Amino acid sequence: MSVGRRGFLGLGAAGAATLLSGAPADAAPRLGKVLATGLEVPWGLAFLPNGDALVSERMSGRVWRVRKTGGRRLVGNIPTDAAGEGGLLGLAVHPQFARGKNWVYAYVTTATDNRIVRMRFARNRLGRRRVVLAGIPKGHTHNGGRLMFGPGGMLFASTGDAGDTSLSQDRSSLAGKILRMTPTGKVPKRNPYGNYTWTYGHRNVQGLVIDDKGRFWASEFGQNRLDELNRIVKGGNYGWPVVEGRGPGYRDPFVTWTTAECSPSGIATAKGWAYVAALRGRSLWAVKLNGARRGRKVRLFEGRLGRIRTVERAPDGSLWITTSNRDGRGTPGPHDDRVIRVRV
Ligand SMILES: [Ca+2]
Repeated sequence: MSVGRRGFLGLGAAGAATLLSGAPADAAPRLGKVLATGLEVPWGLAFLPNGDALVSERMSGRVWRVRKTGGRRLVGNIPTDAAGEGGLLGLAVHPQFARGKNWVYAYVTTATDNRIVRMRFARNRLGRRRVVLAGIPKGHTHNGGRLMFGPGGMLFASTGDAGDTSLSQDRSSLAGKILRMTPTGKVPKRNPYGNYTWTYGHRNVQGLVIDDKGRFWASEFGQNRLDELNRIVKGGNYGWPVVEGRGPGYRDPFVTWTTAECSPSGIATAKGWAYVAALRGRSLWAVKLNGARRGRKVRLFEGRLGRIRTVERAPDGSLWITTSNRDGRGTPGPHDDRVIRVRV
């Protein structure tokens, strides 16, 4: 997810200059090539060093390699228990994949828990699964599921409250958290509470990204009032279940939406904007992260693609998005579900 991020600092600076010149950045993102069609509820998307991506299907457990020029091939199948919102969720590729660490990570719901596993990926096949972290509470809903490697080589995972709101404020529970671990699943030295917890007080986080300035952002589903985009600070308490949106004593969101206009899953950043995949909102939201009008929200592609689950920045600087119209809550079109490139 963050693979190749350092390579785009130059592009980020160019983007900032464009914004300062007054260019209508909200008009700039445009739909590009449809890279894959006929998928069934794609969820995780992680780039390989050559710019192709691995894409997971939540319910089937299949993993596809989607080529940067378009087209897909099956590379593996991860057994999963896909009841409710669970299943094969996030993917991540080890940041040193090209230097012998050819590991692919997956967040998967089993009959008993949510867990993070990793597999070698060679000759277009995923190898044997090894457990990185097991025992993340599972629920019919609120399973979290996003994975991301940070710039320091640590793995972050977002979890949900698994339907038990008492777990989010319990810093010793793996539920309702953003977790930080080593690539082999150990507790890193500088975690704030001596366990896997990086931040807590979350309801259901499905979007993680670190921007070109090194700031950590996460999206979060609200219950029935407000969805959130949060700036993530080590050790922070983000309020759930005491507050939804803003509230005294907790870290306030950077921006909020009503749950009808957003329901945010994946997020990515490019050129000073965050891009948020909206399920119920059937849009890609852009949120300005810098400058005088920071926090400004622009709604893109409203209703044109249906539900959008995931957005990730590719090594070439474009965004790849996935639709989620076959998940029982959408209206499938003839080409669903799809992976589509967005030019920014
Ligand atoms: Ca909150």
